[in-house]
Amino acid sequence: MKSNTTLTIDAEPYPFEFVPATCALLIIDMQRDFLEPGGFGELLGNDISQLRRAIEPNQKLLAAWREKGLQVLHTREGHRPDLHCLPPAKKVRGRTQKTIGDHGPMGRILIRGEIGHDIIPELYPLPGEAVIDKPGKGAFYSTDLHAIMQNRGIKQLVITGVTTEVCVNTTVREANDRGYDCLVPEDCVASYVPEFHDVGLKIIKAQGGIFGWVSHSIHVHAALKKIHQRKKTQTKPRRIKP
Ligand code: TIU
Repeated sequence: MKSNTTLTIDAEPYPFEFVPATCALLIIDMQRDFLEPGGFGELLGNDISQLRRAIEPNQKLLAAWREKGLQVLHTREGHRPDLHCLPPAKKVRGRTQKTIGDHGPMGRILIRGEIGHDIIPELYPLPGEAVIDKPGKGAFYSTDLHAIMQNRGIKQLVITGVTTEVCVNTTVREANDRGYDCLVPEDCVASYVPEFHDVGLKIIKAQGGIFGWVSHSIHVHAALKKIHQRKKTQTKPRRIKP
């Protein structure tokens, strides 16, 4: 099948009609500050192993998605070095010793350009994959994501990343209000708090899919397998028979 054919992904509350050519994989905030030892997430007392279990399923899904030549978008939560896009309330609310903008083991916490702010090496973006820097929890607020989606003909999103109930949930809600269908593979999202992960997924699919669909990456892989292999770029000039 061609990538502009409609495929069906097994999902809840009912199957997701998937048009690969106009569906982007949107990977939310798989950043070192949230996932790596010594990052901001761990500094706040969170158990990062709860998030790290989503790395491998994301790697597999990203590899399959890229192999089919489909569109990939990444986001990073963070702020300008001058902190002008950081609401004062966001800086102080946690009442932690270290907050956004302070110096941590991976540079200034959640500041654009710092090591901790960047995406983990396992899921590092390729050239041509847009990286959206966002100051808030949602990927649409104060970013050019909507313009990118409109210009590139993206009508659906498969949303993965962290955390399920915070940035993933906020982005699904924002996308839903803008008229986009979103599918969330449950093994490719994660939360520091397992209970919030479970409830975060239930909220998305409740009331007949009030915000979107929930599935598992095995079902996304099954649909991707039905798409014809992307034509390999010719690297050597073809020999013309005499
Ligand atoms: N990306 C994202 O979810 N940012 C957060 O701050 N998440 C928390 O769960 N704190």
